[in-house]
Amino acid sequence: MDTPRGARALLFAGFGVLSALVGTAAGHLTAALLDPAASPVLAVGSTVIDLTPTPLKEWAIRTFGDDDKTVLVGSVLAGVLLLAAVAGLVARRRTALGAAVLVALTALAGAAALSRPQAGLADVVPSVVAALAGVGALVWLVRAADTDPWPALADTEAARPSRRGVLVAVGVLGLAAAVMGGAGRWLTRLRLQPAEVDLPAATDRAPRFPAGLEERFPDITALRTPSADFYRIDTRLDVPLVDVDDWRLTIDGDVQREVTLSFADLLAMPLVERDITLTCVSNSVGGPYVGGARWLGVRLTDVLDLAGVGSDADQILSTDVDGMTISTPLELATDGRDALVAVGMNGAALPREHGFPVRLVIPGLYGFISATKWLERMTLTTYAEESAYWTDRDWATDAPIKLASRIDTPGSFDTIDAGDTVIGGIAWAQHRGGVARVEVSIDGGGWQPARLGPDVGEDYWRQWWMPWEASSGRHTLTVRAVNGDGETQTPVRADPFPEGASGLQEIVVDVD
Ligand SMILES: Nc1nc2c(c(=O)[nH]1)N[C@H]1C(S)=C(S)[C@@H](COP(=O)(O)O)O[C@H]1N2
Ligand SMILES: [Mo]
Repeated sequence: MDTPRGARALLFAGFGVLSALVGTAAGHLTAALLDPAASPVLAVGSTVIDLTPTPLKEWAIRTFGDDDKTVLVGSVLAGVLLLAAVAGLVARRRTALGAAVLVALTALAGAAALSRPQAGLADVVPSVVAALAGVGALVWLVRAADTDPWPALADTEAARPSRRGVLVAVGVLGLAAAVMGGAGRWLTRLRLQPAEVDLPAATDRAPRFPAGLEERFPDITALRTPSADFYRIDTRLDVPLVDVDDWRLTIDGDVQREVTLSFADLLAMPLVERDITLTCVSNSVGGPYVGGARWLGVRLTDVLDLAGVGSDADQILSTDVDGMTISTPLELATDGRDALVAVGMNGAALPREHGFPVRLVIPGLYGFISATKWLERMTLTTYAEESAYWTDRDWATDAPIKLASRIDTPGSFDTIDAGDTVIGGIAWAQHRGGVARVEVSIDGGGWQPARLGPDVGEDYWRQWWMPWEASSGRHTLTVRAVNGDGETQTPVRADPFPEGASGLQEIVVDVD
């Protein structure tokens, strides 16, 4: 009895997919040992991110939120596996040609790894390993399927799969892929452990941190965001692993003298501690990309003064350890606000995810023009001469954080019990006098003043709450804030692109 053609085609497509999984896992494990960024999947993923047009990227962040990276890696993997299935089909007639398709796939990943700005030749190693492992797996599977150990039972000349040989090969390779993939993940996670560094105490400390409203109303966002819960926006998929002993910060460009600082040099300077709320320009009205933390660092102006800024510069072009760039308006960064070259977050060294060992934190400016993580270089230059990552993608160059407010409780489309309840949330107006008032409108009625939580300074967000006697039926709740400069949050809607969202958050609640 012959194996039907369709079944055999399916089997070989499966061989291709399994071979690709083996190759990917082997490459990922190799990268975990050498340089996680060189992992074939991550390298292709990062390249896809860089090449994705801004509107599509915005759509992905809006649609998938914090899962956008998972969706991206999933899509890349799905695409790879689809092509791998084709490689398997091709290998059915010509093994070498099928293997060549796999090699071409890994070559793309190798090219992607090499095209990362800081890549070295060693970064192709994971892709080479992936190619060898993938081709090895494919050859084994094809051989197993083409060898017939029971010729006496075969009733046709057609190549008939050896069930046993194929099963053994599939089992061993499947297990190998799972073990290598798992080991790679585990190793990468292990390396993400925070580095052990001791930070000196600040010479200029922040005031005692007050108890937040969340102690009374647990559904209101905590006054300080724990580092592990802090939102993350990265253009790359993996977290850079920086060795603090090798790390240097260079200040160059339009300066009187180029300066290079070690981590110890930086810690020897006066350290200040500040409570600052970061916000992402991609945050939509009512969105989650905002967080408040206590930061420890050296004043940006103290660092710039070491180099002596020249008279032509109008931007600080900062570069991270991976070559990614952010441009910051020099005038705003040095206008007296608490701009920090930060080394600590919430009483510890920066977590690797949030820029270890050193990042910028500048109150009042969206993160994409101010908050460079894994900082390595600050170049004093002009907007006319140099452009940065997001500028090249048509985002604004000058983007102060817009006045905003958010309802945390009740949740949108929640059903709650009638009677006494609490409406509450958070509002922010960094470097615009802070939040002076928050007002709520119920069912489009007049603006009623909410009560404010503790004041942690103008660069920090402010919690708010309002008692509400909810009557049965469907209700609409709208919130707006007024900043310390007397400015009222605008109802005019704007998308995050190119300079931050505006408009009022309005939610619908059903009361039983
Ligand atoms: N090196 C580097 N720095 C970066 C980014 C990045 O992708 N790479 N993202 C920026 C953006 S858009 C924001 S909003 C903040 C987010 O900082 P967080 O991830 O620590 O919350 O970091 C900024 N700094
Ligand atoms: Mo951002």
